[in-house]
Amino acid sequence: GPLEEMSIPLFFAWFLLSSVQDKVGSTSLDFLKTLQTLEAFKKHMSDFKAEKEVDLEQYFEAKGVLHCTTKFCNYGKAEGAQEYAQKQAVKDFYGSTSELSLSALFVTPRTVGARVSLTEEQLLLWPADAEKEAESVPAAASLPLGSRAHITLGCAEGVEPVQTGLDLLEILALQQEGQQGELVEEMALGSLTFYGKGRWLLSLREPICAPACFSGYYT
Ligand code: 2AM
Repeated sequence: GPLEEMSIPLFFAWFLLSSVQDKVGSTSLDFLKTLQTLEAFKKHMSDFKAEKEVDLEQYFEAKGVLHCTTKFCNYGKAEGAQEYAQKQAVKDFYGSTSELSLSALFVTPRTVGARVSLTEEQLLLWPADAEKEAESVPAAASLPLGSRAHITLGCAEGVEPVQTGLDLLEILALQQEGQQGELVEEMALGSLTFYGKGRWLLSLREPICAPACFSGYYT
């Protein structure tokens, strides 16, 4: 009945604890600030549909509390939502805290995000079809489970956050096809690679460890 349907959230996710929200947010801002000063970035600025300078801090809007979505449920209306909410692992881990490993930061003309490298245990909460559901990135279906895991750090005007995971899959699909990208620079945080069409990936030298609570988001 309607009451049961109501108990399924808008989405399930790991929510970063407040102590690391600020840390991750400021690392992201530092990255954007540095990126836009690089000559290599300026050379490809037109990918961002900007005539002259683009201020990436203004270009991307933050999207509220930082989290790594496991399953978008739309209150039970999304495909597979009911099944997901019923999973034993979802019940077992609901409300528990674990450490997310942020292994890379990426920027595209649409989104900025952090790649999350999931542990075996965290993969128990990952939907089997998350990568296959990315219809705009057909090659994603053959990427390892959990490849789409990410934290949306910001979106360009008019872009929905669902785009962040698709942008990440696009980059990972290129890597899988053997496109190494263009190694642009060794930055303090790690190595920066350009994949064309405004796609930049910073592989972090030291992954950021972010404690997060697995829960549902309702409002
Ligand atoms: P995100 O995980 O990239 O940030 C509410 O919209 C949340 O659910 C956002 O965090 C959003 O993207 C995610 N989301 C929205 N639609 C989705 C979809 N179809 N598949 C996966 N995640 C989705």
